[in-house]
Amino acid sequence: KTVSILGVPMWLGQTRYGTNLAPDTIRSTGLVERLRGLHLEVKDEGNIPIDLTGRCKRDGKNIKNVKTIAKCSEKLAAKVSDILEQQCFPLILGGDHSIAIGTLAGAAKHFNNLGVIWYDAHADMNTPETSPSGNIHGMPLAASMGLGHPALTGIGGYQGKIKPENIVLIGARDIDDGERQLIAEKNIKVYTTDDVNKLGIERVIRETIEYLAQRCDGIHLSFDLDGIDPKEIPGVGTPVANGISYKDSEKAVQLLFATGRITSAEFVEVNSILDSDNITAQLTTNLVCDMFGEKTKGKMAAEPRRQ
Ligand code: DIR
Ligand code: MN
Ligand code: MN
Ligand code: MN
Repeated sequence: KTVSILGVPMWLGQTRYGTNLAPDTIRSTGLVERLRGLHLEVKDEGNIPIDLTGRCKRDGKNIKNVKTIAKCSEKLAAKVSDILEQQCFPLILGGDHSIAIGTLAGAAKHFNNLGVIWYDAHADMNTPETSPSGNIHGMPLAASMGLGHPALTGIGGYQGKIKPENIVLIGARDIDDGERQLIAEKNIKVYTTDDVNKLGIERVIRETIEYLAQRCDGIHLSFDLDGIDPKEIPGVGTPVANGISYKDSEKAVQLLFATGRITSAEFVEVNSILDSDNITAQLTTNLVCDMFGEKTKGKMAAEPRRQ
């Protein structure tokens, strides 16, 4: 199966310049070449063009840059849908996490029940009513469930892409009050870092797949790098202590992909301005290559450059 790489250089879903640079800093570490080294067919689809001249426009009530993000999301949704139509695997490189609105809008129409694994320190289930920041990167899961600003919930021309029972959060540890309420109300499955440390990552992944496989005919992996501990991942805009270790995260993507049930993936929130010597981009590339079995196929992964 061909892997189609698509960059989404978006940063307006939050306030720190630099996530827009990540698709190219990740590519610069040799992602395409390493994936081809695994005998995968790889097509680099380039980046979605985005008008990045706006800066933190409050063009709605407690929501920033909603017009720019809605426009990008429509383009992204169409492109992701095309990639799946061509029987290819969409590998999306963010960009901040607002891009998941477009990814999920494009992917969910190809499945009856698309499952979502949300690997993140955050729940990203705010609406303009509950958001402490007005930043759309804290809203994509709510929008995909049909909750929030109509310009976001209606992307792709339909509402309610993802059902709450088809979502699993892994690594969540900074959850806002409104999100907590929604999680309880919709009975959404959550594994915190403490759960991962207590149960072990293998068991968490096994349970996650068992839970989703009951209903889901496809599973999207939405990987926010801030799910990993900030000591290992310096290049993220909203670091939260007590994250999942890189080692466990690597195991998680390996185990998930090995099930054969993952139908699309995105890696988001790498901020190349906040990064140190491109290490977060390098680790993201390692993670993607691990997902596609680089280590398990007995090949050596390149070590990240350290001082
Ligand atoms: C916070 C932060 N929950 C918000 N969200 C982040 O602004 O909604 N998501 N950082 O990745
Ligand atoms: Mn996120
Ligand atoms: Mn996050
Ligand atoms: Mn918070």
